[in-house]
Amino acid sequence: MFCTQCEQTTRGEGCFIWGACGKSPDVDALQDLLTHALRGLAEVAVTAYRHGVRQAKAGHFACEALFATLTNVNFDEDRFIEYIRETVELRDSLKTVLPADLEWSDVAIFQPADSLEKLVQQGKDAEYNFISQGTGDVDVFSLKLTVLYGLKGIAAYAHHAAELGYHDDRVYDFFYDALAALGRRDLDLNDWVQIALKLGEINLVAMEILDAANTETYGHPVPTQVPITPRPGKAILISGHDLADVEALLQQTAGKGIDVYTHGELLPAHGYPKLKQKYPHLYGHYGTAWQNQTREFNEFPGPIVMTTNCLMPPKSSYRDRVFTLGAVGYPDLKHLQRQDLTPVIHIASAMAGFTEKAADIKTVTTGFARNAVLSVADTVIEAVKQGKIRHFFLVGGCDGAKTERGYYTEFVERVPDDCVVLTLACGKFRFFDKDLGDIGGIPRLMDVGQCNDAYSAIQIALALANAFDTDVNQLPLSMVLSWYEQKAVSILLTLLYLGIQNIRLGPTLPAFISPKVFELLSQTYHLQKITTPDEDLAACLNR
Ligand code: SF4
Ligand code: SF3
Repeated sequence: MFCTQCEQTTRGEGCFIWGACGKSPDVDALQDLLTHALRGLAEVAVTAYRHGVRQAKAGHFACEALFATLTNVNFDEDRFIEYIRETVELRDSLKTVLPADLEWSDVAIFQPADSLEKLVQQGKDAEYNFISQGTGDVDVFSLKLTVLYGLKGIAAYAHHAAELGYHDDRVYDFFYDALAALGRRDLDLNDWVQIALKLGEINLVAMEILDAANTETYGHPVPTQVPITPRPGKAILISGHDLADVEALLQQTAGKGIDVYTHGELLPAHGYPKLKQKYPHLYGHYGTAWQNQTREFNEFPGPIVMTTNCLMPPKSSYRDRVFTLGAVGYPDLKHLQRQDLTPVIHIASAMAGFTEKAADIKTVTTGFARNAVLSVADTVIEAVKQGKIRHFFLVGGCDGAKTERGYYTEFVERVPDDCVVLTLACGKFRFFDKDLGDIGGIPRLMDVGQCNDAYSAIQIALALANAFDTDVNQLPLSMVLSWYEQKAVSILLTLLYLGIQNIRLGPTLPAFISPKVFELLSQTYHLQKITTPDEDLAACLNR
């Protein structure tokens, strides 16, 4: 196997024998075969849209299928076989509306074998061919991997938006163009740099559509206090990113005396008025980031619903009460459709739930998305002008298991009192319950939301730049980001597309970025690896 797509890749080089995430070589081969099949669908879809034929259904399916290959989403061989067969069926049905005499490359005429063993071999061959295409130029291969992994990020966001009925041809057209381009041998380093930056531009569109989908469906997030201390009662835990799944669970548990707790990246769900206000049994948040789930799921006294990444291989002590939805899968875990969550409700009703009443209820606050922050923009701008707020830090991104990630906790702890920290995504769980106080009514720690709410953070930065009649790079704002999986790759490319300089990235640099490509990025964008909290803080404040 060959997989380098996430930050925990073995020895920082690549997973070649077994995935550090728990992914088996067979699943890896099936994921590669699915990517191969999707490249074939993409080739036909590109030809189709040039003939004026577009199918949003195919675009939505392709995004869900590629999303399934993202780190910690799906480990289930059978589900990948289904995705591969459906991809080929969709590809061939699209061909029927095109002229019959068109010529297709290997990926567009590929037929899946009839047994698991042969499919795995097909996947290994597909992976070998893809890698051997890259042996000629390590830097081009590095950028091809960057584009492939960034496309997985776009796929995730476009899929969430599509689940709420929001689509955009610009996203699907680029998605297909870039997937189809992965097989081309005539593109040089500069071409791939341009494709990677275009990916950043289109990921911004995908996040914008998702922002519209979430805010038009559930209202703009408002600052909301969320209990992190459970209350007595039966309980269901829901994790991942998908708000449509949260809504479905809330609808189906309404009036049943069951509290719904969010986990991981679903904490920001509490900020959406049409979820929190409509369904008061969306009670609290339980646990922290994904890498702590084996302990937290084990201790949670109810069933657990996984809507997206990050799923870890479940322990036997709780695996019979974990359910998967959407693109998520794991062998022997029950996979449900959101329309019928009855098995989850049955388990919640049968279990005791939380039984102890805590003396103190601790809370955290979420919901500082663009609308909430910009509604107090005048106060913020005045505080900056008066020198009360010296600097803003965006400390966000993914969390993970490595001890080096303690950097982000220390960084936030050392941020001076006259500075504000904006945060987003699951990296915040390293400091989300700290009380940093406020500056003249502006909280010093503001949770903008999930990783896709990077869109909101960008809008806040652009609005501040506009108010100060400058550009984002001239603002007293520094970005200190942590990455783990492929959505972070697409967001980083968006920030580079926007020309944002001096981003600090950690805890380690991606294995798939070659030294020359990193040098190019550091020369052009001053992208840099994190050092120590003190050194980086001083550099940010003195620039
Ligand atoms: Fe390794 Fe990450 Fe790939 Fe899993 S997703 S196999 S940990 S590089
Ligand atoms: Fe987290 Fe997996 Fe990336 Fe959405 S849940 S940010 S790591």
